[in-house]
Parts: sequence; C-alpha cells; structure tokens
Amino acid sequence: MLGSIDCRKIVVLGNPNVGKTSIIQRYVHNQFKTKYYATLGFNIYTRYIDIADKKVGLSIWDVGGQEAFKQFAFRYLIEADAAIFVADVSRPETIESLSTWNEQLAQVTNRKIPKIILFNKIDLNYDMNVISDEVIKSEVRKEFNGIVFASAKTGQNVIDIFSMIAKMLTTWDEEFGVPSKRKVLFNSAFEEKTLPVMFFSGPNCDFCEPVFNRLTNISSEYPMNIEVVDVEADKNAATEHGILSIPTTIIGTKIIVGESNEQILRTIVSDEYIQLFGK
Ligand SMILES: Nc1nc2c(ncn2[C@@H]2O[C@H](COP(=O)(O)OP(=O)(O)OP(=O)(O)O)[C@@H](O)[C@H]2O)c(=O)[nH]1
Ligand SMILES: [Mg+2]
Repeated sequence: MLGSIDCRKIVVLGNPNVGKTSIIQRYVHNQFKTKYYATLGFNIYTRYIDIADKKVGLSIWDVGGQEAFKQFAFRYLIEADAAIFVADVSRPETIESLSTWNEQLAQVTNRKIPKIILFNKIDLNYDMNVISDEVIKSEVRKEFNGIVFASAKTGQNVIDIFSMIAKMLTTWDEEFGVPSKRKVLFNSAFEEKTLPVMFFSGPNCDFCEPVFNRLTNISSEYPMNIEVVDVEADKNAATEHGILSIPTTIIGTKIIVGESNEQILRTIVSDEYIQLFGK
C-alpha cells in the first residue's frame, strides 16, 4: 500500500559509552550487545510507528559521543524535530555534560523542539538521591519536557519512550507551531525492511552534504540504516573499505564514488531492495 505520511527527525545525544546506540538497537532490532563499539560519526535508522491510527515515520539519528565526531555530526543536525539526551545512572557525572550538548544543539536548531532526558542502565546499581541532586542542580532541567529511566539491556521502557516522543510531536505543532513537516511516501511492503548504507564524508567536501541530503530523503521512503563515517576522524574506516575519495556511498552491494543525483540514488536503492528483499 502506498501513501503519504509525516516523517520526523529525532536526534540522540550524550557522552560516549552512555548507551545511545544500545537504546536505539534495542528499539529498532530488539537486540543488545554487551561489547562496546564506539560510534564513529553517526548512524541513521528509519522506523514507522502508529500514533492514534496514524502512521508516522521516525528518522532516528544516533550521534557518536566522542568529541572528534561531535563537531562533524552537528553540521547535519539542522531540522531536528525532537531530541533525546542520554545519561548513565551508574555514572551520574554524565548528566553534567547534557547542558553542553543542549547548547550545541540550540546553535543548529531554529525553533523550540521537545527534549527528553533519558537515564539509561537502570539494571545496574545506582543512587537515586545522587541523580535527583544532579538534576535539581542542573539548569538544563528547565529546558526539558520530560525525564525517563530505561535499560537498553533489559529493554525496560525503551519502546514507550519512542512512542511518547512520537505522541508529543503530534501535539507539539498545535502548541508551538512552525512544524517542519516532511511528507514522505510510505510503502507498507518495506515497513519491516532495512537496507544497509555507508556514507563516507569529511569536513572539506563540497558534494558531501548535497549527496547526504538526497540519501536521507530517500531513507524515509525506503528504510535504511545509514552509517555516516568521518574519514578525517576515523582514518582506519576509509582504509578498511578501500575508500579513495569522498563522498563515497555504499548502498547494499553497490559503490558510488563522487556526486550523484537523487534519480540515480533512488534507482540503485530500489534495485538493491529488489535484490535483497525481492519486492
Ligand atoms: N548494564 C547495561 N549496560 C548497557 C546498557 N546500555 C548500554 N550498555 C553498555 O554500555 C556500553 C556503551 O554502549 P553504547 O550504546 O555503545 O554507547 P554510546 O552512547 O552509543 O557510545 P558512543 O557511540 O561512543 O557515543 C556497551 O558496552 C553496552 O553494552 C544498559 O542498559 N545496561
Ligand atoms: Mg554509539
């Protein structure tokens, strides 16, 4: 079934190792990995959700917490519709830095958006009194619309948090206006599918942003997991994949080096869907 739906961009921010990727992996794939793999750059996941009988597309942006990747990713965070700021209950000091993440996000967003603080790892030991002191002390609490506690490991509250944000977004427009609504085509045949895509980018690259924007447009129609790699910050990734110039886009089994228009990208994505999923 083909139809037009709203697609919303949710950015997930916070220090390294707090569990941003784990929360998203639990939500999108219902899986959990014990080993820590730092996110090098950022990843985008497409998911669809039903809110009050209406389908909404969620484009979830998982940003690497390390400083080197932070600067790189923030250029791409414009037009975020909502933000989840993640802290780790077993390391209360991770709450402090949320103000900095919030300030940096404010520099690239041009309107009021819903913001949630997510305390992750509640399956571990922690002291709620210490956490509450930190929250009360922090100026940042005034800017947030909710605080939630969850565990990517056990899955506790993870689905509810994304549903809550999607619901918040549907009422947000009426209250604050200026929605940057993005209508996209939705094909129910692809609802549960994900195409793996790698996008190699860097700070000094004229064609990177336009190609990336075309790719994200297509990702709301054909769900993808786009891994965006900053080749400056992560030189090994480029070598490992034999990347010689940027932008380079790997869509499923196809490699596209340099600039490409939306038509070429869409055709290749569609071909790879047929190859992978037979639709
Ligand atoms: N016990 C427990 N461990 C968790 C939980 N969530 C994540 N972890 C662990 O914490 C570590 C870091 O998780 P990630 O999701 O990779 O952290 P991240 O915030 O994405 O880190 P960066 O990508 O570097 O910014 C991993 O070893 C996870 O297994 C949780 O809910 N409980
Ligand atoms: Mg990560």
